[in-house]
Amino acid sequence: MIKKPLRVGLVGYGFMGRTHSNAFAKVNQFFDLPYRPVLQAVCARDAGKVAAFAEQWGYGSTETDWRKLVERPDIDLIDIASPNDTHAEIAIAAAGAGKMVLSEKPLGRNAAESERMVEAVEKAGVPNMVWYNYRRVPAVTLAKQLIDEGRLGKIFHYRAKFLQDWTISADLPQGGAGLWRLDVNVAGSGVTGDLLAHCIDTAMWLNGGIDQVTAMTETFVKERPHALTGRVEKVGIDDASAFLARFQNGSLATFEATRYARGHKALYTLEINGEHASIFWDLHDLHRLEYFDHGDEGRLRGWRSIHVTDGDHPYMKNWWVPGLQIGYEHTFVHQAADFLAGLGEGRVPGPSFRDGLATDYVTDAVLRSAGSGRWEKVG
Ligand code: SOE
Repeated sequence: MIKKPLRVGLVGYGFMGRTHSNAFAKVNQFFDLPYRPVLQAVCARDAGKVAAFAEQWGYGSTETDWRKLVERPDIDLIDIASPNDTHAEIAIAAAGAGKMVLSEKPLGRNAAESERMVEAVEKAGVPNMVWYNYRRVPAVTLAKQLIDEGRLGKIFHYRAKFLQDWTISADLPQGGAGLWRLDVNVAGSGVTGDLLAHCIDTAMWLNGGIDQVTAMTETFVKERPHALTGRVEKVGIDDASAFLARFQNGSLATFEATRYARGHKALYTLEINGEHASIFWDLHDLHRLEYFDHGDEGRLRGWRSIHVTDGDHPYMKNWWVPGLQIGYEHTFVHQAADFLAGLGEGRVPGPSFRDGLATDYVTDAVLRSAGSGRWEKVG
C-alpha cells in the first residue's frame, strides 16, 4: 500500500514527547497503514535541548515558539505533549489553523478548558484524539471485547486503583521540568487529573457513563519550595484522591489514586464483577488478564490467568510470535496505529476530545465533592 505522509509537529520533549515520538517512529514498521507519520518538527522553549531531542529522534526541524509551529504550512498534525496548562491554547490555535490535533491526557486542567477545546476541534472539523494509552494494552482491549460480547452479563461492581509513591519526600520541590505535576497552576489538580483520569477513561470505555460521585482528597505535604520562584509555597494539588461512584448502568464503583503508597510505583489495577463473570487486570503484570467464568464446569471453575500474547489477541499478531510479551510503549504505538487506520477510513477512533471532556466532567465532580462533602452529579 502506498502510504500518504502525515507531517507531525510535536510540542514538548519530556516523558510524553518520547512516548509519542516512539509511536510515530515505529508504527509503520509493525502495522500496515494508509498513512506514514513524518517527524517534521519538534517545538520547545530551550533551543539547545530541542535541537538535541530532534537529533536523537530524527525530527527534521525545530521551533522554540509553538505559535510558529502551528502556522507552518508543512505541518498536518499538531501533537501536544507539553504540560497541562498549555493544552488548551495550543489545541485551539492548531484547530483554528486547520491541523489535526492530538493531546496528551488530561485534555484540559478542568472541564471548562476542555469544553473550549472540543468546540474548537468540532467547529474546525479536524480529527482529534487524547492519549489515554491504557485502553490499548492488549489485555485491557480483550476485557472490552469480553464485556461487549456480554460474557460478564449485568455489571455490579467496578474497582480501580492507581498507586504511586514518588512524592512522599517533603523536600521535593514543586514546579519546573519533571515536577510541574506538583504545581496546581500548571497541572490543574494532583492525582485526580493525573492518575484517576486514566482510571475513569478506561472505566467509562468499559462500563459506560458515571452518574454521580462522592469523594475525599488530601494534600499530605502542605508547602513545598517552588522550583521556579525559589520560595516555599502552598501546595494546591491533591496528593491522594478516592471516590465512590454510581454508573448509569446501576453498577457501583470505588476509585483510589495516591502518590503516597510506599512501595507502589504505578500499580494501576481494575476489577469488574458481573453476573456471569469477573475480570481483573494489573499494570505491573500488564500482559495478563485474570478471568473467572461462572459458566465453567463446577469442578474446574476458578480464576484463569490469560497470557494475552497470542495471535488472536488484540494487536498481538503485529508483534512477535505467541508467548512473547510487549510493554508500556506499545500501547502508544497501538493508539497511533488505530488513529492512522481510522484516518484512512474517515472514522477516527476514540478517545476523542469529546471523550476526554467526559473524563474531565468526572474529575471536576470528584474535586467538587471533596470540597462540598456531598454526592455530586457529573456535569
Ligand atoms: C505520573 O507519574 C504518570 O507519569 C502519569 O502522568 C502518566 O499519565 C501515567 O501513565 C504514569 O504516571
